Amino acid sequence: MQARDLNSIVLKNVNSKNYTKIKAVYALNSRARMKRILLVFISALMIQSACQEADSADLNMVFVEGGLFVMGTDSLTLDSLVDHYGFPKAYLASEFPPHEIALSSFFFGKTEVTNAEFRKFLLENPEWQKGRLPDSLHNGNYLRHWNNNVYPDGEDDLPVVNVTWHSAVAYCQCQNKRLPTEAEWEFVARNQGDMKKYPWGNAEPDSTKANFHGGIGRPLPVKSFPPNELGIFDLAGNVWEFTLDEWSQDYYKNSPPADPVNGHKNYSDDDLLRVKTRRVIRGGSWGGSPVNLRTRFRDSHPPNGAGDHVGFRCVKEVTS
Ligand SMILES: [Ca+2]
Repeated sequence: MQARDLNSIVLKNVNSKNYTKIKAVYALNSRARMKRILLVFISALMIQSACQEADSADLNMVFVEGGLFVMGTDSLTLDSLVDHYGFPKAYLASEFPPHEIALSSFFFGKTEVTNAEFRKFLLENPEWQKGRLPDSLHNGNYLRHWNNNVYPDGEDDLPVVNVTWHSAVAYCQCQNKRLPTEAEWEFVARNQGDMKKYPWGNAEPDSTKANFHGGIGRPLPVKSFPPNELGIFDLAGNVWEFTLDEWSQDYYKNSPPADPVNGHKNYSDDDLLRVKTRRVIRGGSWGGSPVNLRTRFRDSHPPNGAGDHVGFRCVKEVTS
């Protein structure tokens, strides 16, 4: 981009507060230093502008009133689930013990983030484009089916997959949002904490309720199935969803009683890129078993593990 174009962007974004900063920059005697500082300032304005534009996508979010609920599963229920699904109890043991927590209100994404939405983010934040991530931040499958910044024809509304946890966090934070905490995800999947087994109720999954193992064998466009009672789509199946939380088998034994998250809610760039530990994923996928679709089921995934069965959605905090 030519310097003249950058100047026009500065003028377009100037408000009274920014004008003071620009005036201060011009007061510097060193021309070279002035140019360097101005470019940094311009870059910051450009990033801020791109992210604030993306913030208007809040029409795709549902307000969820917080409250108390009992997260997790008791031992007797775990025994019955073992009988029902035929998995060893160890497979479900991380859901124990049930524990009461309080959640603040928040906004929750109606859908998994789509290819079209993620492409817009990439164009505005080129450091996350395919081919630009350091090898340490992906497993070789980052945006595997994309041709540079272009996803396959006709896949605008498919959930973005083959993304990393780091890129998912960056996408959400760019819009002043964040990934859901594990607790928020379960609260929403259970229609604000009810006892239903799946987001739609207790009936076992079938081809009318969710995209899971035995279906068509790939992700489907978001909103292909009815939403839950809160108006939120594809919580069970289609693609697994990254949450903020670091995976811990025993986290429920020490979970704090209010707004729990195993880790941070927001990350600086440096802190984000240092995350190496597995993250909690929720909801099952197009390749997952019915047990994975349960509202309480927990699983984990490496943060750099771009895969064709894992995507994400965002949460926005309520500010006063
Ligand atoms: Ca899902």
